[in-house]
Amino acid sequence: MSYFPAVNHISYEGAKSDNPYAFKFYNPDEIVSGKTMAEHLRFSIAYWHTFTEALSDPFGAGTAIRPWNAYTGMDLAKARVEAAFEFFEKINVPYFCFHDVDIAPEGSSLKETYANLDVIVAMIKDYMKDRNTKLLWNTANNFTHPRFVGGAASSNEADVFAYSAAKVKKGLEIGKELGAENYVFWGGREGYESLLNTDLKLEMDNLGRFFHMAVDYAKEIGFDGQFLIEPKPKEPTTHQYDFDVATGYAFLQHYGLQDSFKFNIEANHATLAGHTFEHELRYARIHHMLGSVDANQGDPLLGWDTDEFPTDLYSTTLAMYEILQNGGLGRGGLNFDAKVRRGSFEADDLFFAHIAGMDSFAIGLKVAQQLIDDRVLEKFVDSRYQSYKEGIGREIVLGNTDFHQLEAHALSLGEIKTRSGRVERIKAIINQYLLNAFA
Ligand code: XUL
Ligand code: CO
Repeated sequence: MSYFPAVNHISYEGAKSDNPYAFKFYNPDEIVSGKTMAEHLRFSIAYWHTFTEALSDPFGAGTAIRPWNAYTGMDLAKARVEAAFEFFEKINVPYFCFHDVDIAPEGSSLKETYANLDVIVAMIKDYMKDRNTKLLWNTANNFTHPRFVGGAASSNEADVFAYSAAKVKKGLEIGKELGAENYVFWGGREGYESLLNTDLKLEMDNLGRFFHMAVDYAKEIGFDGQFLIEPKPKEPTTHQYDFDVATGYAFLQHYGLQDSFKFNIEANHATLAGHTFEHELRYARIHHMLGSVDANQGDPLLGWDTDEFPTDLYSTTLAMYEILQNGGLGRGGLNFDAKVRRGSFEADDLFFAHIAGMDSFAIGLKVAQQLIDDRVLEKFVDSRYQSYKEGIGREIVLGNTDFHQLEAHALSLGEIKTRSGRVERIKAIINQYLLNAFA
C-alpha cells in the first residue's frame, strides 16, 4: 500500500525545471569542495511536524488532510511509520528525528507507554534494516502532558523529576537500539513564569543533577550518541533556562557538563532570543560546541516560534558559512524542525515544503563555499582588525601589555584614525554571489 501514490522519487532536475516534484538546486551527488551535497547537508525530517502535526493553532482546529487520518491508537502509530519510511525514501532524506510521544501513543501508565514504544521501535528498527534511513536524534517530550505543568527536571514536584528521568532513560535505550547519532534535550518547560513562586537555585541545580545522571546512564549502557542542548529563550515558559547558546554554555560550565554536551541550534529560537541564526551558530562554533541544527525560520512580524520551512537564502547562506567554517556538522545534521502553514494542508505540501527547504540550503551551501574560496568576508575582517597584527595591537594579543604601557602608548598618540566598516559594500558583494552562483 502507498500513502503517497501520486508522488515518485524526487530527483534533481536543475534550475530551469518547472516540475514541482523535483529539486532545482539540491543535487545530492554534486561535489562541493571535496564532499557531496548530501554529505555536507545531512538533511533530517522532524517526525512531529511531518507525521504527527494536525496543523491546529490556538484559535482553530487542525486542518491537515493526511492519508493516515483514518486510523487511531496503535494502528495510527503503525500507519505513520509506514508513511514516514515511504516519505523518507521518496524525498531522499537520510535522517529523521522524533520525540517519544510522536511515534507511539502514551498509555494509561508509564509501563503501558513503554510497551507501546517497544512495539513501534521494533517496527522502526525493522524498516531501518534494509533502508538507508538513519536516526539523527531522538528526545523525550517532557512538556505536553499536564504533569509537566511546572517543568520536568526543574519541576517543583520530585515525582515529576523522577518520571522525567524514566522517560529520558527509556529514550537513551531507544537511541542505542536505533543507532541514534545524537540525543537532544530541548528545555520544554524547564524555566518559569513568575519568580514569586520559584526557587530558581534549586530548579537550576536539579537540572544540572538531571543532566549528570543522563550522562552517567548513557555511559552505563554504552550509548555513544552526542548529547545536545537546544536553546530557546521563551515559549512555553516566560523565562527558559537554556535561553541561548551563551547562557547554555555558562550553565554547562557551571555544572561541569561542558565536555558532555554540544548545542542543537534552531534558527527560530535564535531570532526569538534577539539574535540572528548565524550569531548562535558562530557563538557555538568558536567555542567548539556546534553540534547540530534545527533548520527553519521565523516570521519577523510575529513574536512566536512559527517553525516555517527555511526559504530565506540570505539566512541559509550565512548559516552554511558558519557550518563550513566549522568543518561541517560532524554527527549532526540539518533537521527540518519546520511545519507547513495551516493553509497548506494537503499531503503534497509536505513534499513541496521539504523541496523548498532542501533547495534553499543547497543554494546556501554553494554560495557560502564560494564566499569562503574567495575569502570575501575574511579579506574585510582581516583588514578591519589589521591593527592587532603589528605594533601595540600585536603586543596586546600576545599578552605582553599592561595598563602602564597602554597609557604610555595612548599619551603618545595624536588623533586616532579609524576605518570604515564597509557593511553595505559587503552586502552588495554577497548579493552578487547569490545571483551569480547558478548563472
Ligand atoms: C520546540 C522545539 C522542539 C525541539 C525538540 O520549539 O524546537 O521541537 O526541537 O524537542
Ligand atoms: Co527544535
